[in-house]
Amino acid sequence: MNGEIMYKKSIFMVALVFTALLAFPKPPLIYSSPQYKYTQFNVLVVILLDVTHDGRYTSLVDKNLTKIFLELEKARLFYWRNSHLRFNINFTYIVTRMRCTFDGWWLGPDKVRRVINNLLKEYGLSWDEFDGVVALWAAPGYNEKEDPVGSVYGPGGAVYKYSSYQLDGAIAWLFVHEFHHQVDEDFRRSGFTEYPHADLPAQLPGNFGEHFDFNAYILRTWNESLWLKLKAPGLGMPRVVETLDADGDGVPDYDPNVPLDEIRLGSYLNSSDTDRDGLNDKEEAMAGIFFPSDPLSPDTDGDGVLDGIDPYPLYPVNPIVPKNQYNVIVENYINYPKNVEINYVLSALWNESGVFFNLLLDPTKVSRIHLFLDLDNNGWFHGKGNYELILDPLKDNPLTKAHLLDCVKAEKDPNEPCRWDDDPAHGGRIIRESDFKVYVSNEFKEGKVYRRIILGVPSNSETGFTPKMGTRIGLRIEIIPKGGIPWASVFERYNQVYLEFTASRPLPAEMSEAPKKVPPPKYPDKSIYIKSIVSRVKKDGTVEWSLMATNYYPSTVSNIVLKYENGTVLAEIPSLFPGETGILPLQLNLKKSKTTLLPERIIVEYYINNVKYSLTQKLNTIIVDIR
Ligand SMILES: [Ca+2]
Ligand SMILES: [Ca+2]
Ligand SMILES: [Ca+2]
Ligand SMILES: [Ca+2]
Repeated sequence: MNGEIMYKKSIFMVALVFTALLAFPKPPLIYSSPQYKYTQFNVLVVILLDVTHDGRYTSLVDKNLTKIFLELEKARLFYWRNSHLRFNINFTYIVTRMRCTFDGWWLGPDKVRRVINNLLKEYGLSWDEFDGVVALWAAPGYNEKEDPVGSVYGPGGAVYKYSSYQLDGAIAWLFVHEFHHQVDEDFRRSGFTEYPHADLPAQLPGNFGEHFDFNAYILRTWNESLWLKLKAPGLGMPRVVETLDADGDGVPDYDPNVPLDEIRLGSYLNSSDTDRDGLNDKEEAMAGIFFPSDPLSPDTDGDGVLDGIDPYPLYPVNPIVPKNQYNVIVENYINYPKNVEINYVLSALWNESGVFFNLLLDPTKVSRIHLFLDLDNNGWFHGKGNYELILDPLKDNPLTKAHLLDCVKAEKDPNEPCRWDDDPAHGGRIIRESDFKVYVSNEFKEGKVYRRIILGVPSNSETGFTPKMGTRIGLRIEIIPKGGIPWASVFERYNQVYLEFTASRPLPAEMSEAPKKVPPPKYPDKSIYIKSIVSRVKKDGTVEWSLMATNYYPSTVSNIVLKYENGTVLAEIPSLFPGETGILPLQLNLKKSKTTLLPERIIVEYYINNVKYSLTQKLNTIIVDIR
């Protein structure tokens, strides 16, 4: 597939030069810097700090608001990555103390429009010129801590061009999900009625998992070129932005306006496949639904299979299940959170009676394991072969729950939901815990007691699981560790890995020398990226405004100075390590003015090897109002 893309690209380059030669006597500079096009939607985010909901007053005044900005940043990165880097969401923020009073679960657009109408006018903005509005309201359960990537909780709602939800839900998820309804409607109004509905997974064929994975699947499988035909509601026509992509690999060179470019990916501006592993830089950026692969490492997961031919470049997984003998599928690997260590080995074998999972683990670290299996190889939301098996390793019979998600009715009728077979509304169970063979034993390993659990999942003609050569099954594993962390996901959360049943074990990979990483690129003149956020609005009228400066240069950058365009120095940072983010807290007093527009451009100066560099960066538009 990669070869095909390379081929197409080289044809494009040749064609471009050819036409240009015909049209211009002197070749213009366009050869070295092809234009890259993406669609941009301008979305207004209204953060309502003082809310009376069902008679109960809640205020986020004096609370740390940083999380809200970071979660929304995750959401726009999700859209950008999974739309093949074609759909950019540009946020304008209003952070306001204007009182909003409403009842019931739904905060509708008319109410919010009334609350902020005069404020918008004051700043020359119009609600209708935005391509979408999102209203986020203070709720009693607001938690200042950032959510783990892939968190899903809380209610929300959407109508055309507008969605709203309370700030005690998973902000990134609620944005991704609710905004997807707006995108769907915008495609419909742009003439593309076939865009899939993000609430009806059973109606869309495909091997995708739940939540984020389903949303990513829609974005990824949608024809990439149609993103440029998506009409922006505020304009009535596509809002296409051009940027530079020197090597034509589909990753913009340097563009702080979008959530990810070559500089932040860490790839070369003049090579479409930086580490020459067969996965081009855009495919590296899109390797996961949340995370990229390493564009500098030909074997990101270190499993001996080059990224370009590795079906799962992010996961050191061996997706082969041999007949009557175990093969190790995955061991010790946790995709997220990154700093969690759980010692385990998962092996599997198959025969005509079923598939057997053999799990060895340290039971002091694990309280529960959730195995999700797509046994009929058609995705989590299709057929009946969608099992959730819950294991509690210390129990005599660790299999504490076995049920399946039945989507047969939902596939035929959009008004029918998928139902668990143990839901009383389902009309009877299809599988029971007693159907499964479970063996447990204790084993000593490195002076510790380990638990071995063998779980036999029987063949079942009703659920479509009849093991034979070539059968493929989907697997997803979530571990609930002991102490503190809510969950650890073996693969990217909600993403399924597909295992194949074979005659025998795969041959051990030839141990050749590990492929070398290529050196990181050095673009000293484009090293620092700045984000502007409101971190706190205080009762006494002061506003804590923060500038987050991140160093994307592969060595330390020093004497970083941030200035207004008129030259006034705002803040200084002595140095930033590679990848480090420095947060510069600044204070503004709104006691008199009551409202302000935060700076939309900032100059950043810094030194690398005693050479001075200077960049001007555009920041998000942020209006703060304390009336
Ligand atoms: Ca590029
Ligand atoms: Ca590149
Ligand atoms: Ca590559
Ligand atoms: Ca690999």
